[in-house]
Amino acid sequence: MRCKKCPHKAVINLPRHHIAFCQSCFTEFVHTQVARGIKSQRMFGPQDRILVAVSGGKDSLALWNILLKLGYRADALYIDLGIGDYSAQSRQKVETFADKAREAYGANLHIHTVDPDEGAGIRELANVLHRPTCSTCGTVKRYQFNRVAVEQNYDVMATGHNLDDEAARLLGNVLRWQTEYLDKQAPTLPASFEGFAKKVKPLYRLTEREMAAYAVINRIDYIVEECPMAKGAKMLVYKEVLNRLEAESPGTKQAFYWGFLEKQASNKHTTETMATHDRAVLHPCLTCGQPTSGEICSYCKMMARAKTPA
Ligand code: Q46
Ligand code: ZN
Repeated sequence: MRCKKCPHKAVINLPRHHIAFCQSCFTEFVHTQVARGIKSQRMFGPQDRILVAVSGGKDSLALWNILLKLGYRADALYIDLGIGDYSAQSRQKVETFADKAREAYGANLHIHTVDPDEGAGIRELANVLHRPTCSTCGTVKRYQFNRVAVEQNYDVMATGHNLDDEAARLLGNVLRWQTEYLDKQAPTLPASFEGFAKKVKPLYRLTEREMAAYAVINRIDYIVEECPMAKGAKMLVYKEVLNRLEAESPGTKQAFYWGFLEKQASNKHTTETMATHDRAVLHPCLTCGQPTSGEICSYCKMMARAKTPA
């Protein structure tokens, strides 16, 4: 099999595009898809400072790599969740990548460690709170990413969610008709209130398989294991279902998610209402100053509960 763009041997075929590429043409294809997403969804410009949320996995490290290669001013934030070997290994992958990024591009890595104030690690903290680990983790990650982005004056926060992640999330939201979540599922979420960072997902046009191939071809050393807490998560089931549909009919994931985005764009009213709504009800948390709809934000409430003796 030959590359569609040059005489070299193809290393990957993309059934959804009826195309096959060699290593360097595939890398170029990925960069073009990201650049197209950034432009069409008005994510950021060359002068903006971007904070990439990195976990040590393929998507987030590849995203940081792509943004730097495309010439953007991108730093990263890693949150050490204190989950045994998984956190130790993922932190090491992130630090190794960050050393190279600093040397080649002058990029910086910020690290937040879930510290003794938050419990010994995310699992211990969740136990104290009698809450599921992943929802505790979600609150901590959202809070810390936003805090660092705002305190360090970043213009936008980028995460490595890919097409598979977004299509699976959409399927979950549609199956339960969670319209309040549907409204907020977009590759670009504007900073709706002062104190909230703008959030973007530049990999929404690329699949999980494509991102894994990109990481391998570009020698990005990432942690292959998923977080041990992800086992049994609904998202994995949705991804499996979508993969079966995709195998039967290539392009299904793309048609599902991109079709949703087109419908959403033609119904601009939704996002405008959402932004106005957020602005109307949010104000600074009395404890930490981050935006919240109540008097105290959910992170501060959680931390206060963790410190209260049972
Ligand atoms: S990191 Fe955190 Fe995920 Fe691990 S504890 Fe759950 S939410 S599974 S993306
Ligand atoms: Zn707070």
